[in-house]
Amino acid sequence: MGQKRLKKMLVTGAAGGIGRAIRTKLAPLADIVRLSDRAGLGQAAPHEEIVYCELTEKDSVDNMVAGCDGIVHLGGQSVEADWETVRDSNIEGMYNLYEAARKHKVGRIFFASSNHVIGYYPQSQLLDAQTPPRPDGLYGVSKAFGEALASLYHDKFGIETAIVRIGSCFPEPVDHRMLATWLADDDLISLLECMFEASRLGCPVIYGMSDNDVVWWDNSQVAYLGWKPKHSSAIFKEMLDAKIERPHKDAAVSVYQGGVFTEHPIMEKKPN
Ligand code: NAI
Ligand code: 15L
Repeated sequence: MGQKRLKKMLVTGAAGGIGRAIRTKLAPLADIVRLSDRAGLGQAAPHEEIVYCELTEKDSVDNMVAGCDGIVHLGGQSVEADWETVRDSNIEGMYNLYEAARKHKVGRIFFASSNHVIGYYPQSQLLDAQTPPRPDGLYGVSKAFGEALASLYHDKFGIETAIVRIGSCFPEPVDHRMLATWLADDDLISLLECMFEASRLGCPVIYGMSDNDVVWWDNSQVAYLGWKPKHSSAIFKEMLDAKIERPHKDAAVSVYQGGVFTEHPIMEKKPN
């Protein structure tokens, strides 16, 4: 990292899958990494702080953000769910986070948006940063809200956000669709480095994918960030072909970018 190293970087949702995968790789980005979640985060390393916070609690979010100069916002509902669950974590929670960022003058945020914002586009269509949302469920709608909120706080208050429509960030692709959507965690780390180091970020939409052979998304509009993913899902293709049958060409997982998310019903909240 160059001169732009952060003093204190907040990572929300740090107890989740991505948070756990990147935790040990975050040290070069900031003097102190403040990890937050409502779930267990274990012991803090010497360069870490741990702050438990429920994103729906405004005062708690305010305290979590105070003193930080950059945020990696991973926290929230990460798959399709009933409206109340999605709304609480991804709409209320997102609003609380951006209000706290405004009050505490945080300049730059990484927002973990999702490919499910554009999940109803066919896999045959190449999308770019200008492509309008076409969500495949309430979860995708909530991420589209998050993208709009980030845009508002950029235009009104100058807060810069990397709106990253993450494909599938897992140790390896687990189905054929992920040959297009896979994002290696090392490539996510290099994206964080680029966006926090850039002299100007703005509020761009970035597709969070590795250098895969199968390409549905065009990141040429963010070439100015200098992000060059180094990994490719291609090395997993043979293993996938041997392990699982290719889905039928008319199955949702073969037709839509969002795959099976297009098939989820609108879910009802389960009574307590
Ligand atoms: P995850 O579900 O494993 O982790 C999310 C974390 O957020 C959890 O630890 C959970 O406790 C926390 N959280 C949820 N609601 C909260 C609330 N109201 N208050 C405080 N904490 C709360 O998800 P994962 O896979 O780590 O993804 C991280 C982010 O990236 C999510 O926002 C997800 O939507 C997004 N994303 C992930 C993708 C992936 O392939 N893993 C793909 C696209 C987007
Ligand atoms: C997402 O948005 C989810 O958070 C993740 O669990 C995966 O389902 C991913 O999209 C995907 O589309 O593979």
